[in-house]
Amino acid sequence: MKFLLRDDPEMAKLVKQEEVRIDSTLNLIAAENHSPRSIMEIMGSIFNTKTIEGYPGNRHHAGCKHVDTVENLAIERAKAVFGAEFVNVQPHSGTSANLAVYFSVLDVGDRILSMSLPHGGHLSHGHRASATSRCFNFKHYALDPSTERIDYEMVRKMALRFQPKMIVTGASSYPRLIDYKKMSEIAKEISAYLLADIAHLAGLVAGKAIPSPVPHCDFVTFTCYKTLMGGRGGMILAKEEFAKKINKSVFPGTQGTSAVNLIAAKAVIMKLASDPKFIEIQKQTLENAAYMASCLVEKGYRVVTGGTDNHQVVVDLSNKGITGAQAEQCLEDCGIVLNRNVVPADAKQPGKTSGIRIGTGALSARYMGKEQMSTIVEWMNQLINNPENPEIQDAVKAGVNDLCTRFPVYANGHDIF
Ligand code: DSN
Repeated sequence: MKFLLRDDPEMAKLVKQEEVRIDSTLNLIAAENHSPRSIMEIMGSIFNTKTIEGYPGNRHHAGCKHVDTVENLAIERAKAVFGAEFVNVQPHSGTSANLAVYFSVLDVGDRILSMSLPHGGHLSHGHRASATSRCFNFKHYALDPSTERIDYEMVRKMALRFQPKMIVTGASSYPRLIDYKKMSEIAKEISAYLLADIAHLAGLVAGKAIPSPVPHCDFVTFTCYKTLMGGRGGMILAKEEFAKKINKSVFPGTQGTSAVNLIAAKAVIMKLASDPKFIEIQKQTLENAAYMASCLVEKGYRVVTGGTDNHQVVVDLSNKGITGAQAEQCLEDCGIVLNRNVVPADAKQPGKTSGIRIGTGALSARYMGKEQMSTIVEWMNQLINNPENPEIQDAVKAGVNDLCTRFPVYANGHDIF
């Protein structure tokens, strides 16, 4: 960072402070992960400077010899990792990827059926605060109130009544596997397109830790920095028949020039996805989440759906006399970083919430296992039950510090791979 130190010491200091924060705290945010150093290197590389429009072999600017190779590498590697017929690696984000899919085969005002945000869906699945809801006519399915899981028969009935042109499956906060085959049967019954948004799950799918939606869906979208451990940005996988429509919809339909440094990072993480360490981290992520859920249940917590099949555990704190926001704050004060989260049919506002969401991707990228999960749950339990006890806070802070030192992320030249 010597040039940054020269040009903007204030920013260089913030980079250093963030490095220290990352290494000295436990990251349980389900939408984050730690990336290998090579990802940071490629994102900060010379590819940052190139402007591209169009696709490899058909660009609007000269000088694309090397970036064409970069983009083709990202595409070919992603096809191999996910077994996809077609890949577009240009989306700036998951939301951009979803927008591009919607506009590829739908017209403004067309109907889309997706999961409601308070039940685990995503803003870009047609929430009223998202521009997607102003372009398309969304209807949302909720979870079965007794199981807190998707009720496929109810989704089918809604689909038959609403006759959407597209069904979106996938969530930001849903701790169970989705039956993509069932979703595809529903979509086929009404001749609707099926999009799976696997932003949270992409690493687990790439590492073959959970089943893939690719064989069952017309489109699959995701971001690259959650369980996938890559850089920023999104990707679209699709059946070959949609190749032209998707490419046109990404550029020039919904984006201008894309970010070559991010495309290059996508290529790097697609290479690393077949590394045994990556596969081990994904397996450990699943095991750690399941174990954390069982430890929480043992301590009397109500875990949404009673457990998890993926990297997320959603905990309802209604019986603990503390809101999700208060829990988030008291845990962060002691170095345990996670986010407040609504639980299905939450009576509290999204700013407060009744719950918290835990993700085990980043802990697993530090090679932590069951022993550490049980210790972390013990600390969380102590803090949630005693949010203002200075002795407990000091003891947890010391424990977190010790654990972080023993399981470094980047400290002292350490790397994940
Ligand atoms: N969708 C948001 C989340 O899951 O936290 C951000 O990626």
